[in-house]
Amino acid sequence: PTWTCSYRERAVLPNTSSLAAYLLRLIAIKKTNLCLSADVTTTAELLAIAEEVGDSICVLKTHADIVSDFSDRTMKGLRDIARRKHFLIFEDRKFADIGETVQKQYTGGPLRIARWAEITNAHILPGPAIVTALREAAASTIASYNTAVHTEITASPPTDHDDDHDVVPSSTSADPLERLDVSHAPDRKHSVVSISTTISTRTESISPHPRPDIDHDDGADTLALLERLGEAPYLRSLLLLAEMSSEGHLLTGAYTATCVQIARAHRDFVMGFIAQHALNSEPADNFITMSPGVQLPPAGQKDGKKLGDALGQQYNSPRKIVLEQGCDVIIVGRGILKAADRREEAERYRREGWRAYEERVGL
Ligand code: 6AU
Repeated sequence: PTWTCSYRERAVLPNTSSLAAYLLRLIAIKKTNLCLSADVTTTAELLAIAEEVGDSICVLKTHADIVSDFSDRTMKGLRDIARRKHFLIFEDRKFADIGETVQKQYTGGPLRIARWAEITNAHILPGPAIVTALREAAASTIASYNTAVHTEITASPPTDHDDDHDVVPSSTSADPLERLDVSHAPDRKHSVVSISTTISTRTESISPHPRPDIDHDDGADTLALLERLGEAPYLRSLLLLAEMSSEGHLLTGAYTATCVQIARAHRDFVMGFIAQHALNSEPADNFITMSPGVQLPPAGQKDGKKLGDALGQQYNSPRKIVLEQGCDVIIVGRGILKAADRREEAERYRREGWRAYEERVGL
């Protein structure tokens, strides 16, 4: 049903979460369905590549556990670039444990994923409680964020222009959880009386209702539209691994079907799938499919020849994944990372992915 819908149309369908609506609008405005898989091993390389290709992507995917010097600086650096260049961050953690354990892995440890990554992913091998556990942990992270923002606002001295109360002071956008760690400030936390409308504006402003200012092409340029779209809402979402790209993977048939059922039962938190083809089959389905294992055939080589690496990875072209398999976001790692000019290569993938999408929806 969503096969021929534009990203803009899908942003306002029922059953679309606020974060999914934001991402679909972001994709439509930046004209990119490209996710960079930033599989690099140092903070310096990670921030450099984010800066280099940030304008060409809608999502930046990380493997924080391969970054040897991952620290607060990495998280803050990434958030800062994401805000400036307008993309979402997806930590490819592939959770696969019991609920109690994944909650700790998601919010704690050295990585504290829930703080800085809007999107993460999980296998459904342990059963559906993995989704409810992660959703609960996400909700408490959002709640602490709201408390931190609120405390900061109520603690800040009154200003002369108190009338613009629907705008969060710009100083709060640099992650209030970092500057005001509520877990270490119980007194201030308890002094909070209520969550103000300011915060709900910040966390829920991107709702899946039509926004005439950005949902119609009124000729405004990308920058103007991005300004109207605003910052990503402070929300969290999950992708379920429904299929893999690697040779001989076991995520097939009944397993994939169960994954879709679990997603349908948790539409408020599950934004979509990691899969090799679109899995929306019921009228109510509006899941976003992100697909890894994407590479352009080397110049001069025809599309269709089997590509891969020596360790089981299998590649398809953006055209096959988007036009023929109906996927929404192409995930590209080495195809871009190994290029001499990564910025130009990312643009080439963006153009290919976008052309395939336009052809699919008949634009
Ligand atoms: O383009 P590549 O082959 O350099 O990188 C592909 C990226 C890697 C994998 O960990 C990841 O995509 N990936 C995933 C994800 C995103 O969950 C699933 C899968 O089936 N295959 C796959 O390659 O970072």
